[in-house]
Amino acid sequence: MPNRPFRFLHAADFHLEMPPHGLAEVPEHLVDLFLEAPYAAAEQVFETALTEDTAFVVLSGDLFSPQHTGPRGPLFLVEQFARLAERGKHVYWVGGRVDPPEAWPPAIRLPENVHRFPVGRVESFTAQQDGEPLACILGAGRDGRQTIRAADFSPAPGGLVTLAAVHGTADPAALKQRGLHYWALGGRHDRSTPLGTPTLVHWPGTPQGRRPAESGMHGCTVVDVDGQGRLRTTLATTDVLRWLTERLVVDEATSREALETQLRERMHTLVETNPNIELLVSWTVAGTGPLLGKLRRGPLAADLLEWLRGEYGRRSPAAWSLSIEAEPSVALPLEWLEQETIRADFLRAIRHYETNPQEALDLEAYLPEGELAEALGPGVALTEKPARKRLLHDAALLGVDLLTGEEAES
Ligand SMILES: [Mn+2]
Repeated sequence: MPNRPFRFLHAADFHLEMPPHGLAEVPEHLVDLFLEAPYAAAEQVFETALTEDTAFVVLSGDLFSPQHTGPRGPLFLVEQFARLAERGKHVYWVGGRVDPPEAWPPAIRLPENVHRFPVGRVESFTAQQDGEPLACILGAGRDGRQTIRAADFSPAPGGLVTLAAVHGTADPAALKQRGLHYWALGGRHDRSTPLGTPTLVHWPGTPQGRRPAESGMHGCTVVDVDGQGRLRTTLATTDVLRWLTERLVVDEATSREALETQLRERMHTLVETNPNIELLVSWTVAGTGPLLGKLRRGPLAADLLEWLRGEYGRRSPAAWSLSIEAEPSVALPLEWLEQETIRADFLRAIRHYETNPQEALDLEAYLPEGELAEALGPGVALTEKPARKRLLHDAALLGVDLLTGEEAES
């Protein structure tokens, strides 16, 4: 059945209660931005619904935890919902982990354009435009379990475009079988589309990345539905600060100046491709050569970080470097074990302890009392296999850095 083409907006996981985190310290000039980021990004979601003139909005849970935001959370949402109401736009909001309908403070009235779904059972609404049905929207608030019960959802009769709003995880194949047009999911902070056609399964992710691991662009999704019920998703970015993880490669011949040039060039590219937004960059340096050892120990990493922050970190918008670290080496060249060098003697000794686990390491004799226990962590003994393996591996890397460095410099 041909239907009227339309467009809607899908967003989830605002988590208004949760500012970005995962930093040892937030630089002074970015503190306000950090605190405001969840609200600023969520406001951009509603702004997008208005500027893109979407017919309605589907919100797939975890918008806020009322006991953590205090009244600011619900008051903010009411204000945003009212902006949509003025333009005749409806909101379909399904509860997630932290925002079931009963968590909404009873003293604050939810505007009438907002439709909520019950917990644990499917309810259906029909979105309309000019008195004509556009889509059937099914939803069930999340109950105790995380897995979505796909079998509870069935397409509307007569071929009307059918969407399901749910918060949780599911096997995409199980969702596909149900024959709906679109699964508007929540509960993942990174954007993902495991199935595209004929059933679109989509998590829009959180509108604002919260920590270094939530890197890259974040936003909400504008979904266009054509006359044949085919869907197309478009990312609308809403984040106000963006985490990035960048990897550079050096070799034996790379000088400090050459590394600085690489950092500068990459930074210019980042600023160019992410305009008008604050950036938080974690740098990893991989490859081979003496620079890696110097990055692991000594002042080089701190020096470079200070230089990067001075050059790029205090502009507006800022590109703030969080850290610069050498990537841990994975394997050492086997021929190093066979050379007539101090490094080879050292590596052969390590290898001996690796292949003879019954031989005690007896490190206590070389260390102040209690230091070894502290280094290993609470309750871990060096007689345990993983602890011993990790320690020997770290010792090999440390030895290689120190001994190789000396040879190269002499
Ligand atoms: Mn979440």
